[in-house]
Amino acid sequence: MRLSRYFLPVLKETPAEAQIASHRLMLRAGMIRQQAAGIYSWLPLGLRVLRRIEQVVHEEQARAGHIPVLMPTLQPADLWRESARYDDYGQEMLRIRDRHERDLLYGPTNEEMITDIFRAHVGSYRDLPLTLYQIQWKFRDEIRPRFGVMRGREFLMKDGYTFDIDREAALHAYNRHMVSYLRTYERLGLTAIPMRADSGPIGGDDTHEFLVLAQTGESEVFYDDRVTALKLGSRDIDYDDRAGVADVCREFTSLYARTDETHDPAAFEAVPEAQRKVGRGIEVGQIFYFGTKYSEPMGATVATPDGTRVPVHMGSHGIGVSRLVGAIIEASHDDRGIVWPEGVTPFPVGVVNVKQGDIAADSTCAGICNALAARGLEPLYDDRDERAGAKFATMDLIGLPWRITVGPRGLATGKVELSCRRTGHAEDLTPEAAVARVVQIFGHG
Ligand code: 5CA
Repeated sequence: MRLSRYFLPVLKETPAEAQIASHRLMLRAGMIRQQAAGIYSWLPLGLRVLRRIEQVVHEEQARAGHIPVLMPTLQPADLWRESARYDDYGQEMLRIRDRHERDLLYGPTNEEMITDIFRAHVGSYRDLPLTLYQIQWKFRDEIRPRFGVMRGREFLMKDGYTFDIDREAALHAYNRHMVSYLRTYERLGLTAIPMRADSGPIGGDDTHEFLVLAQTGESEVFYDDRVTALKLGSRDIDYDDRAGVADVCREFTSLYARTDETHDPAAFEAVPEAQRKVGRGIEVGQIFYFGTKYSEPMGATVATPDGTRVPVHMGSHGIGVSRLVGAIIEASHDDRGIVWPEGVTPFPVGVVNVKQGDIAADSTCAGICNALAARGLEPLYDDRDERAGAKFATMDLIGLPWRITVGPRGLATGKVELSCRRTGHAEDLTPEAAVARVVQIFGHG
């Protein structure tokens, strides 16, 4: 992509309304524009990151055997009357009336609708287990939308719903989600710690939130520091192996880690003092097992092998997809701008031509861009007629993890410069070697 033809409305001034780094940087880097309190347009650079996150989420859900669907954002109120949540949900629910005076709502979550789909189409234990999920916009009329996409009113969520014959099978689905979420967050370059939580309006006894540690997080967290060192890494997970999946969950949930809602000071005292940490965290996901809370009132039953019908055991599992964009920036930025992890970066590499119009520099840049594109890596090529300093500042602000800088001085000895946004480390290489390095880093070819 040539920057001269792109739409990247970066701001020079720091917007006064933004209180935290991620909000400031998303506005300054031209990723989003606020349209109303807690409601945003996603501009091209922001949309690219959002799509990358969605892609990682989809890949990890597919790996765990979960099946994508897409439900509407608008839902009939009658479904919610069946579960009695239409009245219970309160002012956070945006209620709408159509021209026929029928009550609708903009979905804040989808337990009722998925239960309706299930009861219409599934009737036997033979069809279980089943996990359906979507990535869809939600609306919650938050009393205090703030921090940009972190606490929006309209926000993008991955919400998955599990259907199982009994509690034991449903708890395996819960564990499977925990592990698939841990993998997802790791691929996004984040350490997200599962913490025992409170279930709120979704309901149920078993629930964990996933928290990314950050001083600007909205939740107070209490944890054993050793939990921050746990990694799934490249280990193979067999999602059908109940005991194996449960072992991974045990490994990640045995050390003390709680939010303020469930904090138990006496149990925390048992953590060795040097490991005892109090901090703040951003909730980037939550998983719930709530049994038959929705299936019973809504009549979602399945036939068991002996022919009796039982309400299906359910759970719901959410990832805050749009919030993750902010959370990743909170975890990865410096005073010059964003530093994207390679797994979510909007472009893998920026190509900066420091002397636009110089024949050798122009043709070398074009050659590098073509070579990268041929390997499935689309660079962002700064071909604008700007000073080198301004180009570097833009690249630093938007945070592409790698930069190839091309100018007449280096080209005199046949070299370009490959530099790393995170470490600042720079190396002079031939254009071919620079391309090969980037290809190697991103694992394409
Ligand atoms: N139905 C369940 C899971 S499918 C559910 O709604 N869970 S939730 O309420 O915990 O939301 C899931 C995730 O969405 C949260 O962990 C959080 O990361 C994200 N989220 C919730 N509210 C907001 C908001 N106002 N702005 C941005 N993200 C949000």
